[in-house]
Amino acid sequence: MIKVHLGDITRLNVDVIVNAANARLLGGGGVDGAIHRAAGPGLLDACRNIGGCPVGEVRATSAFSIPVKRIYHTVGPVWRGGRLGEPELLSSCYRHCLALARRESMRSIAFPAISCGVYDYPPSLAVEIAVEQVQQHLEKDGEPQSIIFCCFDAEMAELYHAQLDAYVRR
Ligand code: AR6
Repeated sequence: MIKVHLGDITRLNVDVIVNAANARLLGGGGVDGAIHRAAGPGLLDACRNIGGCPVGEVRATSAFSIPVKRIYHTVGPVWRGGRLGEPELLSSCYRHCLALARRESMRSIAFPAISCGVYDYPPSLAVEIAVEQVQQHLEKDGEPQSIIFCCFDAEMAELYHAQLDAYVRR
């Protein structure tokens, strides 16, 4: 089941929330800042101990003061025009998060619009990739069974709805 939610990812009742982090994993603005603020200082210590994460990969921590089981920190690509592997790297973020959720027996996972803020990925292209990766994962796997695209504004939510409709009509 795929859902689109409009609101703050730190407020969701799910097993896993995904953070759109940077490669140093030391916090930042946007959704990363919101997650660190909500989780409390223990999260920064946990991230420091991990020591970083390459673009396109994922690292997991516990969630501290956020009432979910896990936080998956993934690092999306910075958009530089689209010919420097950005689509593959963004796809890889979704694939790695979904595969880890399955390995950890997580039943529900919420994604923000990875790379669509500070990293400047064109939202319509990013949403296409997000929906495709999630649908492909569900078709072959079925777990985690509940996947939420968490959007911070209504335009982004509209893009997800349109892309999900388009995918179903393929
Ligand atoms: N809940 C859900 N979505 C959110 C929230 C929230 N609380 N806050 C922002 N968004 P961004 P990126 C949306 O910039 O582009 C950080 O500084 C936001 O509207 O958070 O991957 C990191 O440390 C946008 O649609 O992530 C990195 O340095 C989406 O989340 C860098 O930004 C992603 O925007 C990563 O940039």
